[in-house]
Amino acid sequence: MIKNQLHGDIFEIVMVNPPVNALAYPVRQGLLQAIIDAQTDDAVKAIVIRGDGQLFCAGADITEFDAPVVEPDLHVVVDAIEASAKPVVAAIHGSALGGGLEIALGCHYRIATPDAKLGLPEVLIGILPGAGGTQRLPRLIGVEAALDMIVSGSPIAARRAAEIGLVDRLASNEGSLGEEAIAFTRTLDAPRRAGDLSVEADPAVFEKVAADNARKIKGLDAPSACIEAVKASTTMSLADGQAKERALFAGLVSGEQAKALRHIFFAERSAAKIDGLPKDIALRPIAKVGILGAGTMGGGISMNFLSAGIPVTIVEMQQEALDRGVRLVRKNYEATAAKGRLTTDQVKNALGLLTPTLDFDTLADCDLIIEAAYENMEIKKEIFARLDAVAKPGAILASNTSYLSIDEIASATKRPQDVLGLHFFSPANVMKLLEVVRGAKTAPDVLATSMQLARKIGKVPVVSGVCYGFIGNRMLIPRQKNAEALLLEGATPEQIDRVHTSFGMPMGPFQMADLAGVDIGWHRDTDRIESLQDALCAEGRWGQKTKAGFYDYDDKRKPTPSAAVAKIIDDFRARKGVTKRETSDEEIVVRTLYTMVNEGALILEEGIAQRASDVDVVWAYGYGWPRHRSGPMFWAGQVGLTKIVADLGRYAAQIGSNFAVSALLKRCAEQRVPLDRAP
Ligand code: 3H9
Repeated sequence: MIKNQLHGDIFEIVMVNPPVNALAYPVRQGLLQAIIDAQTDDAVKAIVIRGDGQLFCAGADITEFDAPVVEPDLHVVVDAIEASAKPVVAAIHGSALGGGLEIALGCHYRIATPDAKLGLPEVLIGILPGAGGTQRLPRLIGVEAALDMIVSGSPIAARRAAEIGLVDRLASNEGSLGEEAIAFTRTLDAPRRAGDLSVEADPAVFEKVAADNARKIKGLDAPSACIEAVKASTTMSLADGQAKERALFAGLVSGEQAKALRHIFFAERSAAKIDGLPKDIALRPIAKVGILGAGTMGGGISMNFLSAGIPVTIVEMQQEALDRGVRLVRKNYEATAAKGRLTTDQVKNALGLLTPTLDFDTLADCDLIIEAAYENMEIKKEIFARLDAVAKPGAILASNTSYLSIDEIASATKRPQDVLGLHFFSPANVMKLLEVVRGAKTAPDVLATSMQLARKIGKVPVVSGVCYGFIGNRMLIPRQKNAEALLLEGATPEQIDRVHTSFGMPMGPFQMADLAGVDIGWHRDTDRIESLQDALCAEGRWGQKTKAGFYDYDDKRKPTPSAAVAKIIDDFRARKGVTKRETSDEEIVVRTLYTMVNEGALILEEGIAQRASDVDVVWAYGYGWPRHRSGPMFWAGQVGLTKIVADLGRYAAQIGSNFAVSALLKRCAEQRVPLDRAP
């Protein structure tokens, strides 16, 4: 776990704990011992600490947070490093994150490769830097820069770190870092401790950072604790500030939010793993991608590949549609460049990789072809039959369908083993989730290649089996059905949406319907009023695009509750003979959130999702489920499965005549085991 080596009079301590050198107990213990030993070894003039493998260190071992700390605690190790009578230098490559950066802050000097990343991302997992980071970083680089890093959790590049005094020297490259670090260390005579510095700040700075981040940090415990801890660095001694930091850390780490955030951290990583697939499976090479359809979806999907340097051929049937699609891609790139997130060269390079064409046959040399046409089975089958005739052998044929059966689509080809679903979420160039839909005949290497490619283009992939709506959209169905029924029974769109937004969702079911288009799936017959959706659509209330949906919209798309909608609901209620009644927020939670949990459990039961945490990842990355509540399945455990089953039973009559509580959910509740360990 620790490798020590003497280079002349310089003692090198190397952290070795693949894959990320997390500071598990043996690493902490080894580091502490090595520092102690070096103090009394006359052959040692100074010390270098570095990490083995890809990076310096990713911080504390997050898997240890559910158990009591095994001493030495990390702050003891960092304090010992800082107290060293001999100079200590951190030699940083890859990343120095969290506790890893705190180790580096305990060191007296820091040398880093120019592209190394330094950060304190603890806030993203619901905690704060608990090994002196909130006390030493502001002392070293000032309160504002430190708050920036600690409250956002975003790492900075070593070049920037050198500008603000976090890094003392930039190494030429990774290969020479070891030697350069030793040479640099040899020039140092005495320790220089961040903890000895003092720092001041106008108290208004702390209020400003809270106000500036108000929207992002609303409802979260960790960011305000981070601010409070950094404030302590300006008013307290190092020792007192660290005691305060530790107390805040202890309060957060065992809390519900931190547990939920840790769960989603690991859930995201396990979602990438496919049960039953050999790890070393040979992948198909993907050098060129074809996209069928240059609409908003097709264009957005193309951008993912273009940005990753993969050439894309985009095919449309009409020149005008093709031009419109390409214009939209260009406009999106230019908007990103205008925000400073891409250089003009990067935009040029990405657009240079795009080949727009009306010629279907040019798809022949593509390794992966993604169909992004209308959501209509007949059209899709026709397209796949054509693709079968054109695509080269071994090409992966994917559909971006959001609901339809991949098996039926695959049956239109003579190579169902090469077919799968790649369900991107809108806007496809922004949303992180990718549902990778495995058909009954999809070949293992097709699945594995798609999962790896998804990561390459920056997506969070989750495997889903075939069912109507896959994991995410299928869970929307009971939510929407109940939300609309609740309107008839007496709730308002505002009340239902408010319950969802106060829960932490970015928008409620009706705000979402207005954004997506109330007319999606509408039969377009204004005389046929069989649902509230029909009633709204018949009056041209198609959502934001017509400035009227479940809400009225002004020119800036700001919603206001609509008297016209209230009347439509009243009329429809009268036609259906439903009596209006009071509906409580609690009933809304049961009928629109617990029913989703139930659907998630059915999805697990049917083997559509591999694991409960995959369902959480879908909702966290595809629908804005609040991360500090992890996802519906984890949240259900926090609420209590017994309560959920009981409440679903209590409202069963209102939820609907054919509603049934999932057997798996009931079993877990009875046996008191979480959904991810379902018996
Ligand atoms: C902290 O430091 C608290 C202190 O302030 C105070 C303490 C008192 N622990 O992401 P990857 C695993 S809190 C345990 O796929 P990449 C990960 O689960 C910590 N495990 O690789 C995965 O396992 P598996 C603050 C960890 O190259 C494997 O390593 N630090 C940890 O895409 C590979 O990970 C952070 O929050 C960990 N700390 O990205 C940084 N980190 O193979 C968290 C990773 O079984 N880490 N694993 O699925 C990261 O952001 C990314 O992992 C990193 C590498 C950027 C480092």
